[in-house]
Amino acid sequence: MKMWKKASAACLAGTSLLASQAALAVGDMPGGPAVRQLNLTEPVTKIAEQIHWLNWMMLIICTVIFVAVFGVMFYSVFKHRKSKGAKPAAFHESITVEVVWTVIPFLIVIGMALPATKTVVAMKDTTNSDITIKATGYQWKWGYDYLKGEGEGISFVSNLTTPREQINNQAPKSDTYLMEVDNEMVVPVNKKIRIVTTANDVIHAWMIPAFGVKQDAIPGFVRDTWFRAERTGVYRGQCAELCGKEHAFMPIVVRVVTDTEYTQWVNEKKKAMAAAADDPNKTWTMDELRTRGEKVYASNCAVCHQANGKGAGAFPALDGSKVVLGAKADQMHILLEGKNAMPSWKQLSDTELAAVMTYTRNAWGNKTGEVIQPAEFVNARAGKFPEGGGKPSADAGKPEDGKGEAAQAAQTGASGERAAS
Ligand code: HEC
Ligand SMILES: [Cu+2]
Repeated sequence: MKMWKKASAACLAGTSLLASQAALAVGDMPGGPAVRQLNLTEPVTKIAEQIHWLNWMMLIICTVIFVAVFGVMFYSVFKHRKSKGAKPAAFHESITVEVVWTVIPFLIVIGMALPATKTVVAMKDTTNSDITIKATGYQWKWGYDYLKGEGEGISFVSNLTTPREQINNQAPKSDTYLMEVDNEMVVPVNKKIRIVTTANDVIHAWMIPAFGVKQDAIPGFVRDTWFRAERTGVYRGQCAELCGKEHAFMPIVVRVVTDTEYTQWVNEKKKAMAAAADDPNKTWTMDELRTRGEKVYASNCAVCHQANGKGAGAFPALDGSKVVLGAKADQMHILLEGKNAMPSWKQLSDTELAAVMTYTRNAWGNKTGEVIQPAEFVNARAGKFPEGGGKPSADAGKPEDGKGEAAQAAQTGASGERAAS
């Protein structure tokens, strides 16, 4: 009787544990991995299908060989054991056996290598693409520039949107936890999309398992790959090369849409870009700059300096910082050139830099009342800092013409619309 009670109590405890786990349970991620998924991700391209097939074909061949070899071995060991009075044969060199055990493995290897080579060659064939998109890895986000085909000229940065509360376990995690971004890459269905990869700082890798695509993005080098998605939908992947502290925080999300939806997206994106392409010579008001600056700060600076400007650990507080409250030139130097663990922000446009600097000087407890205009960053890039600041580092500016964003874009190979909004 006692035993039963104990057992049922244990069972109950077990069920309630299961129930509490069910409350925390996550569902399948749309376009990403499924709960308890064992197989490779469901393929959406021909290449991914072939990779699937190769994976299973080779696994089956290996299993058959394994079972056959070990079957014969164990059978022989058991059947011809000494205690049964088995006598070893004493022959040497058998041409037949040697030919057989060379030819059969050779045929098996050829049988596996031929289809595998065909797929690898197809993966590398990036010719005749309909659309070319450059994917640039940054610590820690992806930048996309549509280089050729419909949508040419579109350029944006794709940032993680998972709220910090989820990451810090202060809020329940969604099914797309760490796999959601503000700006998805959008491409049309059934079109050959060539992806050119490169990186700005360290090696990253662009990967979407459902497309069977994974390509390193290497600073100073250009690599390419391609895919032709055969079904519309959202597909997710991650940076696949350990690239530093926030390696897990730079997901890749591709939305595959119909041709008409794509054309619509291109038109909207172009309109939005035109609106955002700020004239660096415009004079802004304090309020405009602060509003804009708050956005730039949230998507670029808050990771390290925190939304409340109080900093964390090695990242200094900007609230009350001597640099932020001091001479303009010093802060402009740090923003354009970086310092130790503080990255350079020269890829931001002059307007974004002016906005974020104005914001930091007038947010939290900082109340300098100073307004920094984009034109001051145009000058700073050309080496002319306010209040007689020093010289910028060699690659911080564009000394010859100082024409603002156009020149900067030419230099960094990026459009002026980097990292904003
Ligand atoms: C990767 C983390 C990181 C990000 C992102 C970052 N910073 Fe920093 N920042 C630092 C570190 C580290 C320092 C300290 C550098 C030093 O003095 O060695 C610093 C210093 C500064 C300083 C000087 C503060 C002082 O008191 O010395 C300013 C101003 C500043 N950052 C502004 C910004 C702005 C504006 C952004 C967004 C555009 C930004 N930072 C984004 C890491 C970061
Ligand atoms: Cu990375």
